[in-house]
Amino acid sequence: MHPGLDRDGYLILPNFLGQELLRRLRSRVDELYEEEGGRAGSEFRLEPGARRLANLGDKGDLFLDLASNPAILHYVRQVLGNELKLSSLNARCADPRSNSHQPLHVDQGLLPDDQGNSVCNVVLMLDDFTPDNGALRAVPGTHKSGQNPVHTLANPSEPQPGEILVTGTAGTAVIMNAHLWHGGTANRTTQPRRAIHAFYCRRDKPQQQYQKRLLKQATIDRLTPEQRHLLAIDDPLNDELSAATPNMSGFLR
Ligand SMILES: O=C(O)CCC(=O)C(=O)O
Repeated sequence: MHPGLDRDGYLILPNFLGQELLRRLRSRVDELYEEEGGRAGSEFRLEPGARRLANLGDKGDLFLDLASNPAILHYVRQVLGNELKLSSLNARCADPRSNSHQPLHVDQGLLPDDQGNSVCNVVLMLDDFTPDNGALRAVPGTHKSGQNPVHTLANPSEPQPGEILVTGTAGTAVIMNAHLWHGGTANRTTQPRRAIHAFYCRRDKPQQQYQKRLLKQATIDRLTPEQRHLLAIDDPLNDELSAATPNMSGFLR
């Protein structure tokens, strides 16, 4: 395991997306926000102060190529081991001059279990993350605390001792053990702060969004064998786990 990722629970990879990919991702994300308007993110969840896009796997092959990027999967494996799958693929925009501040949370309220870590989020910055525009905050090391801040802290919205802001320039990738206490912050600027969340889980957990049900058949037909495996398209265990709860939309649960 990468020592920083193991110790802190996150790893910052500057300049991960080249300029051309960054340009294409931004342009498609903006196009989707425009097309979807007020229903943007509705297949997942609506969040005051932050617009989302959901089910990106169905909205451009560039998103699926990103989620199956070998360099990303290399780091995700360090958190989850080899038995991993894509859980959801969404975007989140901390809206200009908005209170997009989230309570500290662990994704889906999950704690590590006797098999270890079960969730890993990769945050891909489409804009610079700065102290003013809604950067991610996190409390390094808390992925090992075995505690859920929503239950443990008197007020998980308040700053905590040891808390840091994860800042970086557009194109940076953040590999985050999603058991780490973290949350988005308020965007006090006049510009949006856009990011893609490629979220992965262990294969024995349900997907946050049941890919096989959400993707159009034409999209499924275009997947490579590796992508079919990553999205658990032919996986009876995933069908059993995910069919019951096809959209686990709360970031706190
Ligand atoms: O976009 C971000 O800054 C992080 C958001 C987050 O942690 C979440 O939605 O669970």
